[in-house]
Amino acid sequence: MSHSAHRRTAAAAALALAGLLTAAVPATAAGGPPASAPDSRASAATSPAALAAPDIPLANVKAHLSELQSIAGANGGNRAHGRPGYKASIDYVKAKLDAAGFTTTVQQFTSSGATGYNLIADWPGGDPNQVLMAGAHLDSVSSGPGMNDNGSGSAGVLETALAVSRAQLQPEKHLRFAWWGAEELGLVGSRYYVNNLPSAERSKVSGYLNFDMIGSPNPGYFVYDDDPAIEQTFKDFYAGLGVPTEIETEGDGRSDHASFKNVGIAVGGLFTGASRTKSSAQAQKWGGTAGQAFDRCYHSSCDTTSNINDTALDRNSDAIAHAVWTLSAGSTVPPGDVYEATADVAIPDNGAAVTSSVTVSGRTGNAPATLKVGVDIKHTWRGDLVIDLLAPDGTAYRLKNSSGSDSADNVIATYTVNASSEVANGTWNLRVQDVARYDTGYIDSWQLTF
Ligand code: DTR
Ligand code: ZN
Ligand code: ZN
Ligand code: CA
Repeated sequence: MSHSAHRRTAAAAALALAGLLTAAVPATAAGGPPASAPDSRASAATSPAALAAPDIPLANVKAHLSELQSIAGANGGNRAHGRPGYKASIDYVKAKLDAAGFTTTVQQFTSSGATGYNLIADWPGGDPNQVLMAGAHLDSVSSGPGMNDNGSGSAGVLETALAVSRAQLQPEKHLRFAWWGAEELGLVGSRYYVNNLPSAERSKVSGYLNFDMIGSPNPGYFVYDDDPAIEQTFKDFYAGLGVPTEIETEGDGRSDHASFKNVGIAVGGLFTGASRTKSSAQAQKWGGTAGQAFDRCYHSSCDTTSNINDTALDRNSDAIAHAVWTLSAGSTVPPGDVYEATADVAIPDNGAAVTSSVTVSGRTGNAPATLKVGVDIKHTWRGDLVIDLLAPDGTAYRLKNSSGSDSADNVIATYTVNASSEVANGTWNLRVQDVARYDTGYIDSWQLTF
């Protein structure tokens, strides 16, 4: 489709005057530079928030479990408070963390006439006034090795800490990991830690994430319904997997997050279930066996490494990493945050579509129903242009259709898109195509505003 001849006549006359009578060539956009490689500034336009967490290797988590199982086997069959198996467990975890560059502290306490130990591991760096904690109790009951309860949580937190070291993560917040003693005696170790944490130090703890039984053999996927932002972070992770979750209803007071919650620290966590029975509705959504306990070996000698559901352990270990990476990135990206691409991208005349991208990260949940798309496209006949927004999953939202008669210059406009069905984080693209001969232009810049 070409335009009414008036513009061409003018163009031909200009060329004739210049003695350059050749086939009419599309006027390059006024002042428009040639297409440039993606501008490094474009990447700088992304929000300075969370990087994506790495996948936590299930094999590594299971290797920790195997080690803890061996420790129990070498120490009377358990890793209980006051027994040699517990101190050996502490020594194992501590050695891994020391080798990975953590600053570790063993905090001693007495309970039921025996010495107990908490292991605290600080990752150097981050704002000391914003401390994100993640923890798990390391002790078992005396009747068994305690692989699901709570080798699973201990190993998941340990491997996440080691992943922080592998990544040399430098988040805005300071990261602190903890393995608690004597949880099975009544949350003793974690309570001792909180009670002995000076109030000035307590106020620096922005959140505590608790992981107690995250690999139950007949698993449910329960999220603590405590701090909303923490809860949402876990829910978003599972939404990304397409795995439904339920609110953990019996959690209050039932594990080590209780002492943190009691002093007003934001808490959250994950749980795959203990002696309660999985309902048929839950078996429908999660698989497994209805009418059977989530963990038939709860507090029993059969709580061994074969009492673990690998899928649950894998997913929850990855969820721990997701939460640590996301929540340690500092303040969630404020509303109205703008993500901009500034690289100029030439639009071939009557040719293939071109795209310009922005990367959104550090947000939680989906994009809003009123996602603003601001475009600045220089073009000498804007009726040539078809413009779409492409969501990270490729879904196209039409912003502008071509309209041959619209001969005005440039498209400088803001469109509102209902992107509420799209996950916010990811790479978004502006796609522009010039569908008519003559006149052309370039993408000057564009923005997404959440
Ligand atoms: N008290 C934990 C097991 C447990 C039972 N209910 C919940 C809810 C949330 C976390 C843990 C638990 C133990 O036996 O270690
Ligand atoms: Zn227990
Ligand atoms: Zn437990
Ligand atoms: Ca054209």
